Amino acid sequence: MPNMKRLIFYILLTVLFPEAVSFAAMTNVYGRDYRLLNGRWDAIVDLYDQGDRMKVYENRKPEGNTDFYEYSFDGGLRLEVPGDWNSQSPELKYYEGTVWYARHFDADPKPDCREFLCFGAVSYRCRVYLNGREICSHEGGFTPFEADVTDVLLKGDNFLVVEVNNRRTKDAIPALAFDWWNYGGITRDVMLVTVPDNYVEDYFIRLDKKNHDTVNVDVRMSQPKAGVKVSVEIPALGKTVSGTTDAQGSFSARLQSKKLRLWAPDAPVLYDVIIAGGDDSVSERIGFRDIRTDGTRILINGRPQFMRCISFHEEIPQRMGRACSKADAVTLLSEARDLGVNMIRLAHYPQNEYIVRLAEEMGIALWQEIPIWQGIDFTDNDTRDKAQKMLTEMINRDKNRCAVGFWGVANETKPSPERDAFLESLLATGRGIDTTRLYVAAFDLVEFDKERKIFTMDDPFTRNLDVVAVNKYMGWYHPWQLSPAESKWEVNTDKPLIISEFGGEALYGQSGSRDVVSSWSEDYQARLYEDNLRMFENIPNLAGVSPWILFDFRSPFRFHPTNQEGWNRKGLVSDRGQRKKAWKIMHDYYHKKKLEYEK
Ligand code: GCB
Repeated sequence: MPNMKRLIFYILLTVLFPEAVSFAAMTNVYGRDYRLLNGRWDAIVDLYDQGDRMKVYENRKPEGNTDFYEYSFDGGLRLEVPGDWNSQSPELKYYEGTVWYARHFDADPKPDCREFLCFGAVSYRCRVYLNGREICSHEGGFTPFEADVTDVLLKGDNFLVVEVNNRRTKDAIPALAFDWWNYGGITRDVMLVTVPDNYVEDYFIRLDKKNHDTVNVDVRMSQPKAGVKVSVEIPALGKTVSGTTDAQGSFSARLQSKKLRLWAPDAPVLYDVIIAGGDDSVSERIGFRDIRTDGTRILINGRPQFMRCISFHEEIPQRMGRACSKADAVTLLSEARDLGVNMIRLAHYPQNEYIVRLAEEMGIALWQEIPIWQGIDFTDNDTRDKAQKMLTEMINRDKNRCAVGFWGVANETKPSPERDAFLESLLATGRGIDTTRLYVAAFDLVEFDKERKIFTMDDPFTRNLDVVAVNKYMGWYHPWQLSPAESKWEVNTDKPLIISEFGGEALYGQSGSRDVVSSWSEDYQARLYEDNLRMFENIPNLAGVSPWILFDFRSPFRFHPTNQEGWNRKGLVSDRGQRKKAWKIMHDYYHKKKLEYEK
């Protein structure tokens, strides 16, 4: 039995290589034969976690005169999937706890095929039941997972239940407090996916690091079986490589073409690629690019780039809810493009595939990170294992997205032996899967050295990174000690440095003093931007900047009753989509930088 063989293989792998990263789940779910199970699901809010005891996943109905159940999925709350629950009912706006989701669906399993239930993301932890049986569980609100349901799926009616819980805990990632809304729910697409019995489970197709006319191809079939025919074709280049799998079910090859054109920000060349193995075939658009550092510069396809970056959360402010559709991706990315960016730092977690794929088509590079955001318990080995798993899931989902140039492993952490070991293990995990991206982390411990009149940072961990990034809120959290023109930087001068966050709050439409922080005015925010842009001229190794943030976003951190009301107001664009004065300053700066680098 192939599954038993694989199980033994996995067990052996764990015994022989305890540090080995688990294999990828099915790559490119959207390229498969799938059916969306989105729509309105029934829901039960379970504040005291009683559903498990009552076995609500069995969905039993009273039989006979003396029988009754104190729950029912019929006639109660209904919630849209994908979607967060917070924006769907006023009572759930602040809810942190358990909600049970349920729906029926018809299936007609095909012979000689495998059926998978695939979840884009569930926030934050969940357990999934099909026809009364637990089929999988998952922790981590921003990465995909799947369950093979071939043996549980019924012809005709099926009953699917997902227990979702978004309670914040010390051992979670992110942990107890974070500066964005703790949306709960089935926040991304749910799909029933049908694949042949032995299917193309995973592939990694990318540009060779040395030869830019060569594509490296690794394909792995789901069954560790030798002799299965595999091919990878790029029709536009008139090229195919083919061969057969080895005993692990893997196939590797190199595809060469003098006609190969590379993807770059502002020049998003993508190719249709067809990956066939045994009876299976998957296709998607893939691009090829090289990203590396050279001293303090970032080079894409050999050309120096200034990363004109912006961040946004996976949130549509107007709706006060999670972004979850292609239309939402268009909303977020068009505003980013209008600012003149060539990169987006997806804050602070892997965002949905609509955003990632559309950004790639639009020619916007991506920095994608896991939510290792302040307050993480670096002494907890379970938390470290979770972080490794999240990183693995993120990289595996998007390793074929050439737009992703940076994998971020942490945001604002403080040096300690435990932190260092934790982050080093993440870098090892990441580099074990993918060495075609730059590894980065954002730090906030840059200090002003009064004697030397210089900004410096002492964090030995930065040695391990390809690019160092700094969040520094001059003029907001940190008053200026010298004028911006006099504020010099000496931070990791041997590497490219990205200012990954800077900015300050302003309420759209509010005018006030350009000198007073607490005016919360567009005028003060605009001045802060002017000052910071002036200071950036004094950073010799500056390779990019990223204002914090594109849109005002919801955050329980922000209590001010008139200026904030539960919103972080650092957006260049308000929650209603109006551009603040600082937007224009940033826009013009990016335009200037673009021309400078195009020369
Ligand atoms: C930061 C964090 C970001 C916050 C921001 C702020 O340094 O990385 O998540 O939202 O500051 O507004 O304070």
